[in-house]
Amino acid sequence: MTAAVLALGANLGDAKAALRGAVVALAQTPGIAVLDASPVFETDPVGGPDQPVYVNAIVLVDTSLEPYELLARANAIEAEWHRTREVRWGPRTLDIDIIDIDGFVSNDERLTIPHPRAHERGFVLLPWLTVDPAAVIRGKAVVEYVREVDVAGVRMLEPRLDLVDNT
Ligand code: A4P
Ligand code: MG
Repeated sequence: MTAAVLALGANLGDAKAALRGAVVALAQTPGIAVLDASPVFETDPVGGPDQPVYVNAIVLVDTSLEPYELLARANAIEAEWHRTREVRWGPRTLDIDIIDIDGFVSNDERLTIPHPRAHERGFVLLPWLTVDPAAVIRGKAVVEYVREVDVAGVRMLEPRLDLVDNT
């Protein structure tokens, strides 16, 4: 099994339901075990056109799938939520990005690992820290990146919304 970090995002339709549904779909996938999921964060949009506020979360998984199989499964779950792609960084019903995969590096544009922008994005970094305070990306602690990034637009939902039952 290989550890991987996935980022969920949505800002169209019932975005919270999409995040919940994504975690259920991942957990039901043969070859994927969901280890933990962050609380849901409400985040101001970064880039793209004028668009609604996002919800974002991080999911930690163990997987026996190969990296491209994991990407294909993520894309299939997005498609179940009627994800369409019209504008770069535009609004979406569900986005599942692969942030990092243990022991795997790729510069392929179909699958770039580590994710090329994750370390610059508060909406990835802050949720990630809640499930792994010792997280590292590109050889540097996520807490260090958080100091350099604007996280003003990243807020944990109140009341806190958990995607997995950790009790
Ligand atoms: N692709 C390459 N590497 C990966 C990877 N590591 N994980 C390819 C997933 N996909 C990867 O993806 C475009 C192409 O990237 C795919 O063909 C895939 O094979 P996409 O899902 O169609 O588009 P995207 O997610 O919009 O692309 P991108 O460039 O990864 O977007 P970003 O950088 O993730 O930004 N603001 C807030 N607050 N919250 C958000 O979640 N998201 C974005 C998207 C912009 N602003 C946001 C948010
Ligand atoms: Mg994506």
